[in-house]
Amino acid sequence: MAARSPLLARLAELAASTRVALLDDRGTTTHDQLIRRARSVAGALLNGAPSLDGRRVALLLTQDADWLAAFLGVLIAGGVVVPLAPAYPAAELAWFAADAEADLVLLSAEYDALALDLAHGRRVLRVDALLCAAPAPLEPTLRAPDDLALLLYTSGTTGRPKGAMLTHANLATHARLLGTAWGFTERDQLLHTLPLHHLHGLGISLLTAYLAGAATRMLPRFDPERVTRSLAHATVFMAVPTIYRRLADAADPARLAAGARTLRLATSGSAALPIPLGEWWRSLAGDYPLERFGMTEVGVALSNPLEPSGRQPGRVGTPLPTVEIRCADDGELYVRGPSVFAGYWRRPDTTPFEDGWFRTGDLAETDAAGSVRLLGRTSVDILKSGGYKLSALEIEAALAEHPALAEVAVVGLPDATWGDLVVCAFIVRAGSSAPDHDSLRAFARARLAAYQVPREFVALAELPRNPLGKVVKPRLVELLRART
Ligand code: MCA
Ligand code: AMP
Repeated sequence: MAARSPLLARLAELAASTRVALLDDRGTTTHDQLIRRARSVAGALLNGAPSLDGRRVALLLTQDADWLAAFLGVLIAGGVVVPLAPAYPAAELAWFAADAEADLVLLSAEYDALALDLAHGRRVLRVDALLCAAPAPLEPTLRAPDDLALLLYTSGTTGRPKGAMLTHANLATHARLLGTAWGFTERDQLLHTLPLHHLHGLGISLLTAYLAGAATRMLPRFDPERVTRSLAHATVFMAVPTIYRRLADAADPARLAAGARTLRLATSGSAALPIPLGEWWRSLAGDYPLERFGMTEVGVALSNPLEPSGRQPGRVGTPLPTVEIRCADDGELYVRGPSVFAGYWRRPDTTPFEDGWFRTGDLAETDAAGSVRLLGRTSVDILKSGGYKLSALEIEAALAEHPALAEVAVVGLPDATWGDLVVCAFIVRAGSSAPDHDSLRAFARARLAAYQVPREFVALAELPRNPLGKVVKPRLVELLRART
């Protein structure tokens, strides 16, 4: 018998459950209701056809139960999900849809204004109109474990973002590994506040809880007050360090502590957790956050233990079962195993596989017990701001179009809130006057996601260069830091 998607096989088990799967601002949705809605989305997308046969379907949806119903609906119909985010300007959203060759787009009412920008030969459908359609069967056609399920766009050191191809088996294996390692049961409630167009929010958080049969309370976006209020009902919280920083700055410590102490698990990832911030959480919640290392292309590969006393501040832990790692001579971390992705969409030449090992671009060292400490990245052009991976080169390319700028160089300056604070140094074109900060931000905002826009713009007479004329970014970072 042909192998069957482990993800859809798990849906078949959950379809009978009347336990709560999702809580959002509109109420509660049980597993059976959610899967029924997903089958309706699938029925509407299929429109009588047996399968979408790997067609890409872009989602631009409010973060609530219908997001997950749409996601599962596309998979049931045999499609591949391409999650988009409203943080991007319309032209960028259209670029993602074009690159993914998505000919269907699902939109929620909140983003109606973007329908025309996304149309261009694509069918744009309102998701609420599909939720009551005649439901498709749970597996209208057999999906195989290696069939693509998801394209997640991620920035790299070359040009535009690339779509990381994740299969049904990748997602199911990863969720099962994490569910087991982090002790998920049906009795858990995950407090979810992360964006769903990245693996942390979608695969590491939502799918782990959902496929374990647990409930997820979804907030539409991060809000310190709502997190403080919702923690008391949750058992698990997952966040990036910037979110812990925001909570430390904004939340009422006594109320936050009351909720945080009821959690059985709080995790941190996507960027390095500063030890003082982890210790602040320990003083408030009782345990140091469980820090782990992940990547869009490999999922969570390394994790500190669930048992709090085994967690080591400043280290990201040991490989999860089935994950293998090695450190190359120069310290670069390589990963392999069944959660590792299938390559970059339409760019096989750019996928950094070496003999089946994925090169992460992270530098790492291992202690005698095998626990890993991250030491930085191999490229200065990859930045992490608030947990988002940013390409300095991509931001430079967008700003280079500005008529008054002769040269631009983008770097990350160490910052307590964002990790890397994105700063753009520029040289004004001869004969032009220096544009002001606000106009530069507006120019960048029209071309980049809100979180890619540099926080600061600094006019310089010249950029530090090596004898070959290449900008020396570590030197530029020193220069910019010396200014403040
Ligand atoms: C928002 N802004 C940012 C960022 N987020 N600027 C730089 N970096 C950011 N990350 C901008 C907004 O556009 C706004 O700009 C201003 O900051 C204030 O916005 P605010 O509403 O206060 O911020 P926020 O919306 O609360 O966002 C902060 C956040 C968010 C919640 C930390 O950045 C976030 O959700 N980050 C998570 C990213 C993530 O999930 N990464 C996972 C990648 P303006 O004032 O101009 O309007 S996957 C991964 O890394 C792997 C798999 C792994 O290991 O997890
Ligand atoms: P992304 O491409 O957005 O999935 O980001 C993956 C990158 O996030 C990794 O290559 C690391 O550089 C970084 N990262 C993830 N978790 C951690 C962590 N716990 N500490 C430091 N960096 C991390």
